[in-house]
Amino acid sequence: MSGGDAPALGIGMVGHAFMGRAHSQAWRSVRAFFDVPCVPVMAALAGRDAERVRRAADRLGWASAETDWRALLRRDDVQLIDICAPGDTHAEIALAALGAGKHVLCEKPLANTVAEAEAMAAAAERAAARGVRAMVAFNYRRVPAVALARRLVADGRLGTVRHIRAQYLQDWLADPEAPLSWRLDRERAGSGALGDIGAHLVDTAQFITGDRLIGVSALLETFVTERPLATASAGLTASAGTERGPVTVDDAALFLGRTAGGAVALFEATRFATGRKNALRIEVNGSRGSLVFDFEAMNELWFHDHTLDGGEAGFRRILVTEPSHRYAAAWWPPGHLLGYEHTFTHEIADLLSAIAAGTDPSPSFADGLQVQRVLAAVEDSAAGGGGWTPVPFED
Ligand code: SOE
Repeated sequence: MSGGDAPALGIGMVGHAFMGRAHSQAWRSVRAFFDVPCVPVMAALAGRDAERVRRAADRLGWASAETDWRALLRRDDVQLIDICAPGDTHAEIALAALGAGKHVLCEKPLANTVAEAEAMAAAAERAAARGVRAMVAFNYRRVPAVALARRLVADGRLGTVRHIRAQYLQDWLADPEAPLSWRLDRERAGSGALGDIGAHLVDTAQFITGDRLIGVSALLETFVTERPLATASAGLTASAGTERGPVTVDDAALFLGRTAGGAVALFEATRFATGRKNALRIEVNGSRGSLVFDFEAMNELWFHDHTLDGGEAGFRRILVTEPSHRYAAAWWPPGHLLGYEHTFTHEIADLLSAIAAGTDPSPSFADGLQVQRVLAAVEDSAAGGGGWTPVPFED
């Protein structure tokens, strides 16, 4: 036991680049701000290069370092594995960790293929019967304004949802000389803008509306087909070498779809939208009202109440920092804004609560699999010239 009556929960994390740093921040801060039912102990960080992982562990607050993730599974002081490594590692690590009785938090997209995601969801279901939990890290669900958007839809304030308009716009690949990092390699990342940011878009839109895509018609585009190979990379930036290599993923993914609830949807994910840095934008129009969210102004939600008199109606800005707003009370007084990193702290607070309550965390691996099926349908449709492609669904 540690921290009064709260039991300790040892964490082992794999990977220490962009996502590893974001998750480390969350593990370090979660207990200082949230009443979590256990004390996360940052036991060990795994990475391939001994010197780099040792330095990262020291800087990010991990008690020890390992050069093979399998070592984490053998450690009695590790009860949860946090996977922050590229997509081609997710299935192997998650399956081994669940098999070893460790809880798992896995970065998005859940896997590189539907077959991998199916195996992971099945393993998570088996593990749940033994009290072992698994969650996929769609962190934008944990933005207070996104939580409010979901509540407004669930409370009927939008009425019947007719339109979902969703864009995830970045520009870090607009320069054709930007290096070829692992995110541009199909073997490692599974897909490009589609899986990297389109996956977030699909999850966030479905989360807000409580609905799901049943079919899509899509196109994928790769604007720059060859780039200088990356040498050292840190997050989204990398230095370029002199050798060049092929880009094997999409630069942009566009698709339209229908939902089970009868809405029509338009999605766009690109890393070529010059001037847009991390603009995850969702607009939902319903019979009684509309809402608009943009992550670049993540503390705000715009809401139009269409039941008001036309002379007074119109979009109004809600600053989502009141104590009544999800997650907000744990932080600062109203108007003292939150940022990207807080979403990861919220994610981990929710995960720890679910583990202690003995319930499945949300989004579960089954939710991750459903998003994976949407991504696969988009790829199938685009490969066939944009034809209508149903998204399989199992209840
Ligand atoms: C790169 O496009 C990236 O870092 C994604 O991998 C993250 O999931 C997203 O949150 C921000 O952009």
